[in-house]
Amino acid sequence: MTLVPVPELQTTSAVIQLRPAATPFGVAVHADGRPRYRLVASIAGLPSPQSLGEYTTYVAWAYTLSLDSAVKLGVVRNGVVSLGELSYPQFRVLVSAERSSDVSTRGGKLVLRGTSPSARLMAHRDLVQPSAPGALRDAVPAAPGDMPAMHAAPNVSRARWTMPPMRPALMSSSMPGMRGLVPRVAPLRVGAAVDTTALPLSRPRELVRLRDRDTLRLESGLVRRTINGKTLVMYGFNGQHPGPLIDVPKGATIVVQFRNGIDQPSSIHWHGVRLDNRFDGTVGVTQDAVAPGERFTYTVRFPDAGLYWYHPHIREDIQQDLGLYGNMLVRPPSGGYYAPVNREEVLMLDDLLLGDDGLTPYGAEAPTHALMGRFGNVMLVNGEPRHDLVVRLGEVVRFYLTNASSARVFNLSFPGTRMKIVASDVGKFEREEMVPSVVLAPAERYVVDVEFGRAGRVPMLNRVQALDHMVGLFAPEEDTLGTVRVTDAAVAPRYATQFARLRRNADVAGEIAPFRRLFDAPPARSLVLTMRTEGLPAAVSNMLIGINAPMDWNDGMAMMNWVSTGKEVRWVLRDPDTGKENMDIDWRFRVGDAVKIRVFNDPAASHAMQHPLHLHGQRFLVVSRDGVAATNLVWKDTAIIPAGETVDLLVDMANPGRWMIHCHVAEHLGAGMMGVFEVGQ
Ligand SMILES: [Cu+2]
Repeated sequence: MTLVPVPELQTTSAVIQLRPAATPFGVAVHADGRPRYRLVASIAGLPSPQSLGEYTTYVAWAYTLSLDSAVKLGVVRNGVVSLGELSYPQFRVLVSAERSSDVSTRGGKLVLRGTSPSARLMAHRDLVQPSAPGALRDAVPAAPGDMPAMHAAPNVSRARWTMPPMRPALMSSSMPGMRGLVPRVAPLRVGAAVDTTALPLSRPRELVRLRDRDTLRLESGLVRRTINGKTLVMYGFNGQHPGPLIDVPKGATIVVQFRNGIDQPSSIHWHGVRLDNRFDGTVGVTQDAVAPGERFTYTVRFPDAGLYWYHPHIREDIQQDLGLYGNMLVRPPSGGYYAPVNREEVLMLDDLLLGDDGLTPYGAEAPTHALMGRFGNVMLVNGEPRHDLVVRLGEVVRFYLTNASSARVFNLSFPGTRMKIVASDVGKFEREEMVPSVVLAPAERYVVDVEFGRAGRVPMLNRVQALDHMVGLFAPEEDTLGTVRVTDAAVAPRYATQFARLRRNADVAGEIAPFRRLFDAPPARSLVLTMRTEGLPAAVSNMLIGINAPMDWNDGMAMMNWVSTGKEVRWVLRDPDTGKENMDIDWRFRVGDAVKIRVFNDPAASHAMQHPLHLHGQRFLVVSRDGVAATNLVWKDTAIIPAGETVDLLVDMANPGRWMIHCHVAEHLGAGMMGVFEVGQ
């Protein structure tokens, strides 16, 4: 953020950098969702304070937008000064000349002032004017005949679009030009043409323990289930939602006989697993889609301990959203790999967009919600809207967490407990540390140990700062995903001592050591994340000219997002060195290369937001964010890139084949945000 000097100090220049605060996650937030910024001021040309009056020093202050809460940041001077952390989602900074550095309130002459980038959001209400170009033309409600239809596809309902549920504050349907707008694709309701009562009831996930060379039959199909009183047609693997939990030892190879029993072409991708390229399940790159009723046999080898997940790799916005996902828990060989715990819980977090008429239809030819991705309004844990658990006093529970949602970033916490971060996508962190919450972007996994040290009820909360694009302001939002009831009876054995000990994992540090010399090397490849739109309704595109926030934790523009489809929105991975974009990117590497990729998420894009970037078939380290080196490394396959941030990834190119790199927001992937790289022998 640039600070503006008062008129008599025009030769003064000042910038405050909002640098990432130290965190084992991709983005630093408190348990209540407030962001954590580390402020660093760089100032030049300030005159001596005495020249302005009876002053001895300069002091920087931070304020909320309404100026009702002030924080003294500290003394500043010419040069670079660290001002510590700040936790306001939007704020202003004032610098004043003061008589003493001890002052606790601002009293002296104001010399510099500035506004955080997140406070320069362009509120949609400021942009909607009845005179806005195109507004009147688009104000005409869409006639039923305007709707494209796919008569050939049996599962495409010819019914009209129904509005998705949205909070009244976000009901932009009353905005000029918005009324009557619907996505310009046909609505797709899965199971609309089948007898629902004939479908099997969805069953809870089952644990399947497999050993080396075992075979698993996995069949996708339509299932019936009831969520919040609504009977829905969804998908399941082996009739389960989530699909079977595959528990397998590290080093094992299993065979999975897949049969596609749903009404669309499908496949299975083994997310994060460094398997044989031909079994990666990537439609269009490693295999053709498996037609309805057809089969494909996957051979999956598990070279790394950790938590992985499987899902189709075609129309993820429909198939994954309807429940086609499951976990693989790959067990380390030795008993001491993790600290001992009393219990393990493997949880898949998800959300579902459920209205009065059931699920909001999907786009038949292309995804709806192409701007921000499809955020649900019902949170699911292992397919259920509530996850309840009973534990004994003092129990230490290891939670293996996967974010299976299309677009939502979770900020999960258990208030009143202690939580320790242990591992992420492809194994353990270098060292364990206590954390107030877990931040999981789509497709990311984290393993945390939680100690329940007090009897009573502990809610499982998702707490974020929700942005309302209409007014350009943030407000706290909280969802309860479940409850843990802690009984009065004490657990035995107690692992309090082992829990409190923060392990340093020499095995992980040792594996990372050979890569360290490359941490500061110049990047070998670069990517810019951006987007373009073409043919969006004017009422929508007119509002995509604002400055954006680094993170969208919610769908703060539900109507605009819904009507934007993959036909009008193109999300872009761009190689700035060659100018090539998305599937035209054809990077080539060799097995054994360690490749530094610098990813910049352009905040000036029409609707910049965070992207969880996923590389297939390899593992990587997030070595720095905005030039700040990571201090606790872990092997990853998916990393969040907030808008405006530059992130350096160091990829261990160890697995030959043609692999995908893409954004894991299902609707962004469906809007083109993918490329391919090849690793040669
Ligand atoms: Cu994305």
